[in-house]
Amino acid sequence: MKLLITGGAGFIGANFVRYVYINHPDVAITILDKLTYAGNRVNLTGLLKARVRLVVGDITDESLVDTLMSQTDVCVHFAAESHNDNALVHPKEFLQSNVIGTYTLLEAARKYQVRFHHVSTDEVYGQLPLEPKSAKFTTSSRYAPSSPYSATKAASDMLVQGWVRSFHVRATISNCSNNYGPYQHIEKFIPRQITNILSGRRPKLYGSGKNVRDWIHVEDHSRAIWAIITRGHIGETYLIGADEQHSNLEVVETLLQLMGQPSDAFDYVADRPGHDARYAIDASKIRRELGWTPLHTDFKGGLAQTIDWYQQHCDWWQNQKRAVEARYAQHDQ
Ligand code: NAD
Ligand code: TDX
Repeated sequence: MKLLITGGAGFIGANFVRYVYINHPDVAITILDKLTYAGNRVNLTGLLKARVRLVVGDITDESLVDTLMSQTDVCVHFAAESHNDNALVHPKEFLQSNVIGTYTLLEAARKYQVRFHHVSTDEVYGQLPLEPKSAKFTTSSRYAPSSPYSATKAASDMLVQGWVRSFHVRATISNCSNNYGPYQHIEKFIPRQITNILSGRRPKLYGSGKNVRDWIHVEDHSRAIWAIITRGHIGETYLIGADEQHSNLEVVETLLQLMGQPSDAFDYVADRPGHDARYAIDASKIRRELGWTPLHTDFKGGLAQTIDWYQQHCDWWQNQKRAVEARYAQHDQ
């Protein structure tokens, strides 16, 4: 199989490349990545060998995308601007990469009849109330994005649906919950708090800290995507989640405890505008139809492993820490 992976130098993309490289030696991988602030060649260390090549370029570049798609059997599309806080400041880049980029890929997939998998987020469904926790997003939930980022992801999902229906592109979509694990950019919640503690800063909780996210280890997300591209049904949407709902406050307290700090050694900071209260995924369809199940079922253990990873890879994040925190400080966060 010749696999084209967009955004393969980012957090989830690089973990997926590593997963495929290790588990499926018969697959030849081409990564298309612009290497934005969030993409890093170092995330692919040890992988850029005969079976994996990195093409540095933009998914909105029609001629480059045309050339690469003509050499592809299956395209897994991760590339996107991915951070909500950035979208509140610079939304245009999100429209360009997430919407025009997905359109550009779909047109090329259509031309060369490439099997296409679109990686999306649970945020397209908007927010759930904090209670009852049993209420979850399902594949019949209504699209109701509440932020500039999630609006662009919702738009890209709908483009995929339109290209399946009208042009018979062989595509699938997955909407996954919040990922954690190695190589996640330190602007994101869990790595920001871990690297705050490691660098003598206090963790920062937005608003009340009561907002709930449903966490999944990035390796389980990779395994789910592999199941979809090999066994999924064309035109279908799969929701991916590991049933790990935790408030942000609980997560910060657990990180502090695991890192030997008092459980109240954090600051409350300005809330995110439009901050979604809760996300939660009902993953019964992918469990039932594709036999997928998460293997990382010990969230606290997963956090401990993630702390170890950031501790052992200080040189991967240290140079960016000051600039990331300076940006947050401009918004009292
Ligand atoms: P990330 O920001 O860590 O990585 C994004 C990658 O895409 C980077 O390597 C970047 O250089 C590349 N990229 C961005 N714009 C590009 C462009 N125009 N052309 C080529 N490359 C470009 O993001 P992530 O957290 O790994 O998320 C990957 C995908 O998964 C995104 O589509 C995101 O919406 C989705 N997703 C993320 C999560 C999560 O918890 N992080 C959950 C569900 C879905
Ligand atoms: O310093 C912080 N303090 C804080 O309380 C940061 C950075 C975040 N938060 C809160 C906001 C959210 O409730 O933590 C929660 C998680 O925040 P993010 O890591 O920014 O993730 P989120 O906005 O939930 O979106 C993530 O999951 C869905 C990814 O970034 C998206 O790409 C994905 O689509």
